[in-house]
Amino acid sequence: MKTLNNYLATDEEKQWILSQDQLTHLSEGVIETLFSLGNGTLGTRGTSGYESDLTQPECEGTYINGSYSRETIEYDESAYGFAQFNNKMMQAFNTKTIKISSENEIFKPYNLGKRHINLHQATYHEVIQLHTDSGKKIVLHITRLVCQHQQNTMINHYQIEAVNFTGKLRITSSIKASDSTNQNGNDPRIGNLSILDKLKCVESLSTPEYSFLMHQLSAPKSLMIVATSHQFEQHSNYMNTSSYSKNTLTEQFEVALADKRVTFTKYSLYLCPQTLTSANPQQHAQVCEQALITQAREELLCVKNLGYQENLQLHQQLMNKFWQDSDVTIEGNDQHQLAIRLNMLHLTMSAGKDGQRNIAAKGLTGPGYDGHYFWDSEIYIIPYFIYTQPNVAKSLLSYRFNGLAKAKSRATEMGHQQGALFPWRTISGEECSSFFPAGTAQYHINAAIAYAVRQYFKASDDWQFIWDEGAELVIETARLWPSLGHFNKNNDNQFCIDTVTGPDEYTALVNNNYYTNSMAKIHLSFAIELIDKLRANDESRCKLLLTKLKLSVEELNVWQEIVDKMYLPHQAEKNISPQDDSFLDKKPWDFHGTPKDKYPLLLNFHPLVIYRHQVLKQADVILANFLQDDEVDIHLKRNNLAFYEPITTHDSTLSACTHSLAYSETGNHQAAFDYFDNTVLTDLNNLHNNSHYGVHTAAMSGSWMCITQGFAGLRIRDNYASFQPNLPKQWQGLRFKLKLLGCQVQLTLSRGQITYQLLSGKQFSLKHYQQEYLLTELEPTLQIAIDED
Ligand code: IFM
Repeated sequence: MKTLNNYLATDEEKQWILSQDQLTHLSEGVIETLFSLGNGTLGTRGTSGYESDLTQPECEGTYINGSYSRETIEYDESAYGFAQFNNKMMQAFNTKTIKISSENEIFKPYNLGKRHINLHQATYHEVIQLHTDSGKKIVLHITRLVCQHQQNTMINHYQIEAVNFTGKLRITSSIKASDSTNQNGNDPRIGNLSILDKLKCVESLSTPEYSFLMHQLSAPKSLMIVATSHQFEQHSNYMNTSSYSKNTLTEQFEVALADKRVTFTKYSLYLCPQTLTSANPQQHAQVCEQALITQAREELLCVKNLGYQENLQLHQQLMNKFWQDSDVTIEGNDQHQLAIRLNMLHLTMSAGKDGQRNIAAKGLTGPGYDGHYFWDSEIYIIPYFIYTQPNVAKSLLSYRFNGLAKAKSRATEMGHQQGALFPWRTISGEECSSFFPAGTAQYHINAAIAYAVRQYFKASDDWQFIWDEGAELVIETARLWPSLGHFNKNNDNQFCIDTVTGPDEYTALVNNNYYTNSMAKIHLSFAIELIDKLRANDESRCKLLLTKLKLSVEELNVWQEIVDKMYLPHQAEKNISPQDDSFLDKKPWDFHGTPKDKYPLLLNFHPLVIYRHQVLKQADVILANFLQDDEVDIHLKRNNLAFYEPITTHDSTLSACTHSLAYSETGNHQAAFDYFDNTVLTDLNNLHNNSHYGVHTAAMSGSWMCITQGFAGLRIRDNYASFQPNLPKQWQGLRFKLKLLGCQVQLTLSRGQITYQLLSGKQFSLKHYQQEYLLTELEPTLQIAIDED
């Protein structure tokens, strides 16, 4: 086994290592973001494990996904139905740092050495050279993992080598509150997770066996416990000098250097049970303090008893499996290779996997957007999981299912007699958007959820999920549309939806947003089709379900009428789709007169100024056209791209990937590649200048979509997949795997050739351009020459 002391990466290994040396163009805050680790439940920023003035983090943070603090939103001018409470992702205590001293002299860094993360292993590594004023020198190696095999646990492993002395070392180790989000008052995207004033310490303990801090959170009333335990390889003495003050528990250990070394591991366990989004709040009744302490101790000591190496192995086994199933290899551009792996890793490290938590727009890597979940999950992120880790896709959808009760009461509050209205941004399931024009007004979130169910079902054929949760989710969300819109006598009795905001947040509160209307139409026709399928699959069960949901034939007929009469704006002269009823009448934005430093516009112009102009923050009609798939004529798609692309600022990171997908679909491969480049490097190159407060998970997943659904042209059809591969001319090769229709297939593209290979499953039907093929266990491989122009 390689230890860090003798770690010399091979060329193959280097492709998996993201080191500080490669990131000299980035600030410390961005590096901390990129070096974050997580497992979907727990996440921590890649900040130093040694406490000193020189290693002060720019933004400290350890987060518990799904747990949150609930705070009243203060409005000076409120109105009926405004969101009343914000949710803030739980920022837990920092257990990563230690300090070392010898004979009362503190070691201070004189060379910060190197930090890196190993993408394959999902581990963080740091080497620091330290010395005392009197000249004693040590080298400290830190390895950190947020365990994939134990959702509540982080492990920090420390190796100390004495360079020029021997004797004893004193290790000071802490559990410490972190409260360090630098707020920029003007930027709504930077969250602030500091909740120290909401936490009251109810108990603390420090023993040689383990220690903890337990806090009570005022709202929602709940407990959070952070427990640690140390394991020394050499004999150590626990010093009876531990102290608790100002939300910091400090412990000291004295240990003799043996063969000039001290090695130890610190196990940290985080628990914060809350009501979460469960349909059955009884299940999550407040856990009593004693029970929580017992649970924390047991879980912590169980992990500790396995020891560091065993834990590392269990963690690596899961990471190996993840990469075996999901890796994308790119030949011809090392930066793209590294970036796509970084993106995929952060997605898997951030996504909740138990139906109780989702994936935040910033993952588990920073305070941005207060850790909220948006439609990003369904339109941009779930596609990646559907084809690589379908169970995760399912659990993200289950999270929404578990939020149905709250979504239904929100619909009632918003004046709808029936159905569910999902919140624009949330953790607990309640609406947390305090700016309704670009928040609650984005009703399209309902369609996004149904669209994700549709894609998941098509790719997985998972009937159990559909019966248990999916159908209800699709039906309850569909029910909202009839009362949101109306058959408009002044518009040929077509179905119109007024006063909503589409994905483009530089245009708000408009009538007949093309995207919203198209997605509502897809949603309702899928709901009708799904009910037909359920009926065909099991008539009596379907009847029971429809009875339970009180869904009548009359209601279904209304849905069909809406589908038939949905108004989709169209401008015949130019053959384009207006973004909404008023968009084309607005004044064009003066792009030539807008200097570069005025972007993003949202930080430099009042929303009303922006809303009055023809300017887009992000893809709107273009996204609709991509999701509409082959229901829209390619000429209309091309015309829309030509019209909207020049007036889109891409101030949202959700935009570039959508344009790449649209250009791939319409055959402009160079533009598709350029927009891909812009997407895949969003965080690695800090392209939006805000990665210091968290990665952009939608863009990360978007970069995977650009490759698979863009360059390879993957589309899922009923019972087969279709591909229209086009290897970017800048690359020599591309390989990726997909899970779909009960199989796993691998696509290998090289110049002039594609190989489809069935890796598991009985048989797989595919269409390569217009030609149909079948991969079987007996003939699992298909090679096809591709004409290159
Ligand atoms: O959901 C997005 C939105 O579409 C644009 N602003 C940022 C949000 C979170 O990523």
